[in-house]
Amino acid sequence: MATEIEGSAVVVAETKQPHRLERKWSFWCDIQSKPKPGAAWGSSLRKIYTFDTVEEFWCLHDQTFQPSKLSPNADIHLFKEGIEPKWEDPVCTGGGKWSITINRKESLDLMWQETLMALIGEQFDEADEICGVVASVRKNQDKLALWTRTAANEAVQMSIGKKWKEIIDVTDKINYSFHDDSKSQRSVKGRYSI
Ligand code: MGP
Repeated sequence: MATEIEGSAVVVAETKQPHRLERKWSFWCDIQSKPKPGAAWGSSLRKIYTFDTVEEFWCLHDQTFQPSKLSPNADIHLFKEGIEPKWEDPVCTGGGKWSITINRKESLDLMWQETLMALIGEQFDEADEICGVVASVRKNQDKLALWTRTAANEAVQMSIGKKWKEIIDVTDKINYSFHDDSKSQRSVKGRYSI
């Protein structure tokens, strides 16, 4: 902050410092989450941008990263920097996800935004347990999933699930599935629900 004296008036000029986040986050996008025949899952998954200030977040969010701006079958992700949004990532591999299906695009955008703000604002007590969030834009029902790292720790997952429901203002039951189950079965039953 710089202070100048002009005559008798004191002029305070703010030096604008960006508001730094607790950690770095990356946006990812997969514009074709259902691969074309012969292509491997994830072949169109790309890291788009890594940021660590509030200002960058809002600029990116407003300009680009809203699920309703994407075409069906696209996935958009916000993950901690250094973690890839894949079951195979060493941090995600023993984890799982809380998921919710959403019928209205406006609700998807709003819940996505509330979740992003909670993540970058470190609102979860178990912040170290969180990997990131994925919005899946689909023709019929969109989905939002919060990925966490230690699926076997039921108490931690229940606490995260409860908090997430408050954040996105959901009262219906949500389910938690293990990535290990998703790897081996197409139709996965939730292991926990809240
Ligand atoms: P999904 O997108 O997690 O399931 O996985 P969903 O949301 O029930 O289905 P969708 O049809 O609406 O997308 C769908 C399929 O994508 C899985 O059965 C896998 O074949 C593949 N897949 C998804 N993920 C997140 C991964 C991953 O992390 N690694 C690998 N190898 N395949 C994945």
